[in-house]
Amino acid sequence: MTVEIGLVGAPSSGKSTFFKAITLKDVKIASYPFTTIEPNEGTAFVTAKCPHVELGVQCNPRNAPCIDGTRFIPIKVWDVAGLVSGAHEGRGRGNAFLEDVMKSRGLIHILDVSGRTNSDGETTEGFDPSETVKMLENELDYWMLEILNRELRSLKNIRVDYDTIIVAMEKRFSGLGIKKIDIEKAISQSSLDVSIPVSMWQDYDILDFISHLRRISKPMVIAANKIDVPGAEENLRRLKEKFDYEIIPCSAEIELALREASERGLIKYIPGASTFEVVGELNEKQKSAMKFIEEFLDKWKSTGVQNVLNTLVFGKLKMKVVYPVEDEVHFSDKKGNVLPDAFLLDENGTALDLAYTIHEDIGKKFIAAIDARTKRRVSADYVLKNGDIISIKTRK
Ligand SMILES: Nc1nc2c(ncn2[C@@H]2O[C@H](COP(=O)(O)OP(=O)(O)OP(=O)(O)O)[C@@H](O)[C@H]2O)c(=O)[nH]1
Ligand SMILES: [Mg+2]
Repeated sequence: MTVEIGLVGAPSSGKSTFFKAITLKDVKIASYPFTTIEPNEGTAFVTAKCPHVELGVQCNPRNAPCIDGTRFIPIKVWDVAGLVSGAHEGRGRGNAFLEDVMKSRGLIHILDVSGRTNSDGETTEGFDPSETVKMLENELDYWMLEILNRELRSLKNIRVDYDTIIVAMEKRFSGLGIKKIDIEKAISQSSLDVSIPVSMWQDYDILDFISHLRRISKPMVIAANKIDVPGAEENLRRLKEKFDYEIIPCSAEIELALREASERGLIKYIPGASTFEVVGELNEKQKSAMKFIEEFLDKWKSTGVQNVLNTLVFGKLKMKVVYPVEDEVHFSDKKGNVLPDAFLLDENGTALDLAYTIHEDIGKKFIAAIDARTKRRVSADYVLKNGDIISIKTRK
């Protein structure tokens, strides 16, 4: 199953620009709030070093392209409408659109750090983006709170024990991919005492629990967007002092310009790189845009966009890339394609999990796995390492 991630943030923060840059899907971008109404979904990529370099072989990718030794592993991304303060009470576009995006494994908060738009997405000056961080956390919490409250209403008038509560919450939140262990962890970290009757639970404690549950179950990184705007750097510095999120400076607009120019054959640019090469004929306007971009890259070393995706998937979600092959001697599939596929697996993903990821049938017929680098047999419950190349053996 493809890993899903969601882009959230205030209106006009650059969610759709970020989305378009990473998926090259033609979505609407504009400087007024609530440009996006219906959710956009698309395919983006996280990057890893392709083992073909280290092994001295040529790869023939199928699901995950390889450019100059960088492997691009697909993920699914959601771009939704902007959230404003009071969205849970119906302000702006409300909050019902969070349904899709909150099923994601993790979130990217696209935050406008230019100080030129407020939390409502309106043009202003000298705005402190940390207000928007708090607004977003609040609105996400209130959205999750509504889900919990639906459950609590039915538990209020009956005597319930700890296990009943956990089971009820687990059922209620399972659609969001939230597990029992997340719920138990959030309870232990929060001020909510679930041993007292539900009717005595205080709103403050319930919200504290929800907030912990959100942070545990939906890891988030902040994309400090529009860092190309003068003055943004100062806001970034202050944000980093205030929050312990991973905050990554980026310019979705520059990334989009680079990817579009690359698509049109004007430049050679590998997402995440600190440079690009002009390979086509540029007009004067394009030349001056490229000069601006070059100066930006000199300073920031990359647009930050690829870094944001990789940080969420590898850093926060702790996923790893594994390469299934059929022939462990040639690192290939049956047809001789070398390192054909690259899959993302959870931190604890085992050889058997990989088999099921490839296909349910392969999982069911699993008999053994071989580490193609060492040619050693590994067990079904062997926890795979990032970059492992594994051959799964099945019974006929
Ligand atoms: N300078 C600069 N402008 C940007 C950047 N990213 C987006 N913008 C501009 O910000 C404005 C809003 O961009 P959108 O991508 O439509 O923002 P959004 O968050 O999707 O907005 P809604 O759909 O209304 O919620 C547009 O004018 C973009 O060109 C950036 O990195 N730098
Ligand atoms: Mg949008």
